[in-house]
Amino acid sequence: DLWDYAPAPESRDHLTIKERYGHFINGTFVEGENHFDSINPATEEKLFEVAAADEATVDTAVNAARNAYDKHWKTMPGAERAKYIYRIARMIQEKARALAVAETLDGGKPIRESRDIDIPLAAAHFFYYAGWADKLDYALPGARPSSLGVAGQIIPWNFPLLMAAWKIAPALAAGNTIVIKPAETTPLTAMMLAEIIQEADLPPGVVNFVNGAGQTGAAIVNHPDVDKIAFTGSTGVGKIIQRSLAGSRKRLTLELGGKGANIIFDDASIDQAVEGIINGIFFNQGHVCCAGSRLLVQENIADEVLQKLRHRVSTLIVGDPMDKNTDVGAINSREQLSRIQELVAAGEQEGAQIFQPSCALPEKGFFFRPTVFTEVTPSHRIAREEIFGPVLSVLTFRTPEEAIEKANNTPYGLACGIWTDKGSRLFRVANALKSGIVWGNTYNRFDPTSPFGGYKESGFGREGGLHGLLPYLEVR
Ligand code: TXE
Repeated sequence: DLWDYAPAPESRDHLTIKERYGHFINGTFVEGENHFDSINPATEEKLFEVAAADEATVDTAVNAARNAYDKHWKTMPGAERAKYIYRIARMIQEKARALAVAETLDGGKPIRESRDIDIPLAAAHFFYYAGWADKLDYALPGARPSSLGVAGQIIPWNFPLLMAAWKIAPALAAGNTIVIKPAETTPLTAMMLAEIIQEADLPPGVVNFVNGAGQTGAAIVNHPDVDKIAFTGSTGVGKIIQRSLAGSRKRLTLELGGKGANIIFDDASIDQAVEGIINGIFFNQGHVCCAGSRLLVQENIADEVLQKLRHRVSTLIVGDPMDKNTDVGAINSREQLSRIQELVAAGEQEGAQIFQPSCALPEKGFFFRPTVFTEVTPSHRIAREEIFGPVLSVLTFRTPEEAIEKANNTPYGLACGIWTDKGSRLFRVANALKSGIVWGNTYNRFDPTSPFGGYKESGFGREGGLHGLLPYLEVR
């Protein structure tokens, strides 16, 4: 409700899926090359075909962004840029229902989540950053910021429209032009955003969308005329990008994987904490970089927490993402399903105890039962590696020091949650965690005003808030 600025006029809110998508370059939709099928992960049916841009197409898009930067965007007053960004925000709201349906068909997430979280938050990011565009010149004490130029942006499949908003809104507010690549399994809402950008009448070339997989991403990263790369995705690809930019003038921000810990102390409200654990790991099928994929529970309450947790997991409705009652939708792709299955098998082989509810799964589509592992030790793969699925690994602790040590015992450092009734403990533990985000008595709360990003191998740079603008600015 917080972001519900305007009701959606029904007439503008219907979904049309084209048979084929190419790219959006220099203000127009262009035919693509090397098409492949995009499927609905809940039914395995083909939804449309989408192109994979080669180096020449990426080059055309970068040139369009460069021209738009030099001719229009670089010198346009912030107040003018703000008008365009506000317009995009309002149009996302007007098309909210169609966008939500598209997001769910293309990616498999429950419609309730697309409708209540992904799409309203995407609009909120544009609203928020529109507000910065005309204030930047005087916002930083003693310094005058300027834009960087052309930003190359590569995004993942877990929050397709929201990740596009996180990337595009601050870059535009700061005065940059853009070449963005959606993830290969979820380009649909990005193409709808391109339609919105066209309708909002942005100068041609200010935002360009090129579709494709890793090779297209690499072509953006390595293009000599791109000034900044912003990447969200796996830590492995983040490292490849970082290596390939070593020594280059390009600015880089990386938002990578995580192995978040939800820490439950014995003075916490247990029922509330159990809801937080459920939301932390089963929201969006666990395809969340900041997921609370490890549960650290104080030993003396472990039995009670686990009993309530198993009961709650058994009530989750797994299945058709288009059904408003569904809690856990489809796994985004066959590849991701195999990755989850492999890690779950490793957990069983290494001796952890598996719990899964006996719910029936749809016959077609990529589905996985919500899973809780107990008797997990810190050396198990399921305690160390990002699973990126609906799988929780439970460990116990006795003292706050042990909780901190275990929570920090990971190469990642993106998000943690702390559940306690004691304010002093909350702040002391939060300060000791090597984690870019720490939630207190809540989990997975997102807001465009607050910075989001990782410590350690979870990346560097922040998105959201004033901090999310800084990677798109040079400060003079
Ligand atoms: O990610 P990739 P994948 C993690 C999660 C998941 C694993 C693999 O653990 O199981 O990564 O997912 C583009 N140069 N996360 O394989 O490959 C790619 O086309 C430039 C966490 O899907 O990193 C897509 O647009 N770009 C994460 C984007 O990178 C390249 C979200 C992400 O894909 C590229 C997603 C290359 N060489 C997965 N190779 C998070 N932080 O939320 C691929 N891409």
